[in-house]
Amino acid sequence: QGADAFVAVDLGASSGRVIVGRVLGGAEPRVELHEVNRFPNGPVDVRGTLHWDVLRLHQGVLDGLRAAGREAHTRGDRLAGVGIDSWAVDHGLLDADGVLLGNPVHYRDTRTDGVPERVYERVPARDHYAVNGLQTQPFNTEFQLAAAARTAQLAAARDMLLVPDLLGYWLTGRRVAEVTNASTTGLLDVRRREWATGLLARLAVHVGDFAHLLPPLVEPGQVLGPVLDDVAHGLGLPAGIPLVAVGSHDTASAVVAVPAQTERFAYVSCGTWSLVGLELDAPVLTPESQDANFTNELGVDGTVRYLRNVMGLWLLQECLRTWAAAGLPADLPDLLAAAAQVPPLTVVIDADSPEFLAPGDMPDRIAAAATRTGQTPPQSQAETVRCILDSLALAYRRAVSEACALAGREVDVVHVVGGGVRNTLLCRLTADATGLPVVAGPVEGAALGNVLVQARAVGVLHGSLADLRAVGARGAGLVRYEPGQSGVDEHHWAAAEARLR
Ligand code: LFR
Repeated sequence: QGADAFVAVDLGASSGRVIVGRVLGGAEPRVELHEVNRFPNGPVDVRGTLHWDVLRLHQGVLDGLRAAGREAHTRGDRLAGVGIDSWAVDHGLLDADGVLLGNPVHYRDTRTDGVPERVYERVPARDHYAVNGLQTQPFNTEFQLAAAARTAQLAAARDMLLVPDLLGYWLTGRRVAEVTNASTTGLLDVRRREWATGLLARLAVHVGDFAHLLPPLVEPGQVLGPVLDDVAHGLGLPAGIPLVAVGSHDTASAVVAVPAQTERFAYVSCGTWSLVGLELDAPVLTPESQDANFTNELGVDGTVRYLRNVMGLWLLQECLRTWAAAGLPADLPDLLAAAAQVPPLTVVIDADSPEFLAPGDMPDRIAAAATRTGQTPPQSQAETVRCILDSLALAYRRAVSEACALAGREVDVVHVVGGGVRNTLLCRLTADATGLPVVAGPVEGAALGNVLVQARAVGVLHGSLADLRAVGARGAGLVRYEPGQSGVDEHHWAAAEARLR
């Protein structure tokens, strides 16, 4: 018997996925996910500037939609919506004809080096944070636009669309800015969930005029309109299938899928980045929060994602890439098994540090960071992997405790969602480091959150965020890790933390 099914497009920095979510089970609904297309993604260096190959991503989306249409037909499912989420901040610029002006630049490109400092000389950091509540990262959209301020491309631009909105525009012809992702631009008023007109006016005088580039905002859950007839027809999709605004920032969709049972939870959305924090009703805009570089990004249903960016599995991915290029063993399961045998906390690095942002030479940069902090650098690949995992767990510990202190909250559990769920050693270390139980799952957090919001938007699911989470949890295959199982006790973690200061 056919089910209502939704297509979630979830684009990560290292791969794009098109995933179908089928809503099953009548009175006790659950969601069954399966992948219909996966394609590689990554930076493309053009004369020293890192870009995204966004047309290739568009093709991956089209191929995925076609596969989803075929499958729904075979199963007798009703395909009832499409939603798109991706990493944040990056964008395409459109000219007056709505044509893309060049490939989006990758957020790890160095064009924004030194730009935040320059912008803050004109419009102070404090004045920014009081309005946008956003962490300072060189790649914030605002700083990318500032870096491009005098280019011919920006002069010709009429619209700026964030990556999921750009891909949505190619499907529907509608130009909008979905608000969870817009909250990572630096140009949004986080309390009002509207473009920050006052801040934009000051930037226009001192940095560059960006306000005219910003399309109307939409909230997740809004039905944006039908996929264009010729597109839907060409892909074998039902006529009139809607594009639904989801938490188009992947982290916002991932947080929807956190299978929390109470409000007393922290999360680690663990993929290329690890986003570590809390869900709040209102932003924390204090100077203390700003100094700790916590960010207030917007979530679904009026929520705020109060979190810190920890460098994440990027550290591991980049080591693997370097090793593979050098002809060294680069099989992740083997390396993780070897890392599990290395004594814990021998050497740690600061996994929040921007020094690891750019690609290239990661094992050497980790060794250099260890030396600089007076430690013996890792001596083998296994020790390097162990150093990364211990350092990530340590950064999670610090982020959870600081988030709680700054927001005046307490938590009983840490939820890990995303690809990191598969890394059992990391999950175990996270439970130990935080002193809290870790509930790991779902793996495809962003895709699940994307599907849940779509299903509610078209009336297949109902209720609050908590109700959606209960639906998501049913099919998720969660694994629980208790703290204190690995023999590394609290004072070892505290000592390792002190070593980095
Ligand atoms: C995770 C993520 C983070 C954002 C970073 C860059 O995929 O979206 O939330 O800070 O990528 O866009």
